[in-house]
Amino acid sequence: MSFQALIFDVDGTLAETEDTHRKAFNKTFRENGLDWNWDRTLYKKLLAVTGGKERMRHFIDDYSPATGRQLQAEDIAALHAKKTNIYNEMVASGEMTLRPGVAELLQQAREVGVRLAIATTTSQANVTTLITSTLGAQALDWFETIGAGEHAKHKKPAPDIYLWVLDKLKLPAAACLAVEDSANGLRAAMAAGLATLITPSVYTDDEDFSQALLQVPDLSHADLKSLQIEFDAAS
Ligand code: XBP
Ligand code: MG
Repeated sequence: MSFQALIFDVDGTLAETEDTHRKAFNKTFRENGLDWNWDRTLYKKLLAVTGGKERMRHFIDDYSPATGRQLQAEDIAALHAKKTNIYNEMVASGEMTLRPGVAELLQQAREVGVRLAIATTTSQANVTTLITSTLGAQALDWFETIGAGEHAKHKKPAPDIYLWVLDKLKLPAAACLAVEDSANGLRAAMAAGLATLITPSVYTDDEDFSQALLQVPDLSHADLKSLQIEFDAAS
C-alpha cells in the first residue's frame, strides 16, 4: 500500500526561509545592543543546531562573544521572541514565495485524499504566517496536524517532532512519506522510521542525502504518482 500522508518540513522545504531567519536574527541583535552579525558562511555552520534559541546558545558557547556571557535562558527566550516577531513581519510583507512544485504537490495530494501534515523545528507562528502569506489562510486547514518547535522536547535530528505528528495522525511511519531539505531533517525522519524525499535547499545542497528514498532538485520534479511508485517499490 502506498503512503497515506505526506509530512512536510517547513524551512528550506516549503520555502527558502533560512536567509530571512538569518536577517531577522541580525536585526534582533542590532536592536538589542548585541554586536553579533551572522553572515551566510557562519549561518551555514550554525544551522547544524536546529531551533533559534538553541542556535543562539550554541553561538555563545562555541564563539564566545563577549556580549553573550551574561545572557541567561530567559534573555535568550526574550531575544528569540523578538526575532520571531521580526521574522513574521518580514514574511507577512509578502517577500516569501513557495519553492517550485510545492503548491502543485499539495494540490495533487488533496485531490486524491493523501493527508497532509507538517513537522518542523521552527516556531508555530512562523508556520502560520508562511502558509497564510503564500497559500492563503484557508490552506492552514489543508494540514491535519502542524507539529512545530513548541511540540518537541528534542529538536531535529531527534525524531520527536515526527513521532508527535505520527501520533496525531494515528498512522504508522510505514504509511507516510517525509519531505525534507536537510541532513538533520533526514536523520530525524529516518529515526522515526519514515521514508524521506529530499529537496536540497540553498544552505543544504552539499549535505549527504544517500539514505533518502529519493532526491530531487525541487518538487517540480516530483509528481504524486511517481512518488507512490517509488515508495511502493521500496516498501
Ligand atoms: C529550521 C530551524 C529553525 C529556523 C529558525 O529547521 O532550524 O530553527 O532556522 O526558526 P527545520 P526558529 O527546517 O528542520 O524546521 O527561530 O523559530 O527556531
Ligand atoms: Mg528544513
